[in-house]
Amino acid sequence: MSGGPTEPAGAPDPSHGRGRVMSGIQPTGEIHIGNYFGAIRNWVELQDRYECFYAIVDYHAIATPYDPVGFPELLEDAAVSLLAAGLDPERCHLFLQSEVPEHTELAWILTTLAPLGQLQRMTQFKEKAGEGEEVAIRAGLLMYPVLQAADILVYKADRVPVGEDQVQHLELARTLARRFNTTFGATFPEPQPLLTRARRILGLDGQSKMSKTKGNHIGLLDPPETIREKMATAFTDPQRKRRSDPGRPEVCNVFTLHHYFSDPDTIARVDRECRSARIGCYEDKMLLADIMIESLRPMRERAAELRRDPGRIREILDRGRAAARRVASETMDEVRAALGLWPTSIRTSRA
Ligand code: AQP
Repeated sequence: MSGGPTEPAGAPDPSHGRGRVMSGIQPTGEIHIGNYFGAIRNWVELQDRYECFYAIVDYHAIATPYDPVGFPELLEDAAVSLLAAGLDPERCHLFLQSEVPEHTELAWILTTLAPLGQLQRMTQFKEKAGEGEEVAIRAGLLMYPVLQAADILVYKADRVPVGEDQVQHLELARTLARRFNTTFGATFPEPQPLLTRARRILGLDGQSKMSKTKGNHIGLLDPPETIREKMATAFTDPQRKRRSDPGRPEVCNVFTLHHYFSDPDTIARVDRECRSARIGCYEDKMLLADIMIESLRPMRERAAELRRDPGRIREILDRGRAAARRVASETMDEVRAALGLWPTSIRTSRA
């Protein structure tokens, strides 16, 4: 598998030694290859270069309708997928967002500074709110990027590895950091996005972003048969109607996906054989399915091992929460003091 991180200009803030990274993923369904190549692969590679805080952002996930009964399982699945993908609890802090109350505490404070117009212009808000009746649109969907800013700023993170769809939200995090610093004194660094070369992976429909909830994805932990079945439905070059028609790899999403999984010789061969109609679309999709199955095999094996020991996952999340709270509560003490609120220590000694 290929496609490494891209650093923006500028060195990490030296005040944290190694600099801090923060990012999150919603437990809204199976983590997929778009999440992996767009963000998680970067999370894994950054573990040795930064102090990394990675959250399963469960409070974000409840901003749209969801099933509370099945939710605990989704939380565990997300943790299993992230660990199987290469997060190492010895080198990063993995935790559940809802277990670190400082995120929501800071979110309210940032809400008091948030420009409503900028929130209403967010592409993801407009997409998810869609054409729905105004009364049916939840305020949580609008405030989502403010909570996301709090997720990042509460750790004073310098770098945020995300896919392209989150860049606009990060712009807001920078706006809020600036507003806070100007109003109450220098407190937060302005976090920069870290993008991979796979900024926006398209779904199997070949049109929209690969997404957990659109049913157009390949799950990182999908069993081999599921990968073959899903790949069989993938859209290719719409002009190629018959096998004997020459194909155009440059407009084919399956060919794009080859670049994340296949070696350069295979990519060059598929390119040649597609253009000369020597390989058919179905044949090519099954070739890619087999390559994907092999390359995702180590993750499936690690996940199966983790699932045999659910206590271990709880233990990893507990350790992550403790480390996250240590940093987040320090930031909140600073924030409270800057706002003229009583610091936690005074409240505690008088309680
Ligand atoms: N298709 C994608 N290509 C590249 N990067 C992607 N990301 C998501 N989809 C793609 C990146 O993955 C990280 C985690 O995403 P998220 O769970 O926080 O939210 P999302 O972007 O809304 O992901 P989904 O899969 O599309 O979920 P649903 O269906 O629930 O909305 C982010 O860094 C994101 O950029």
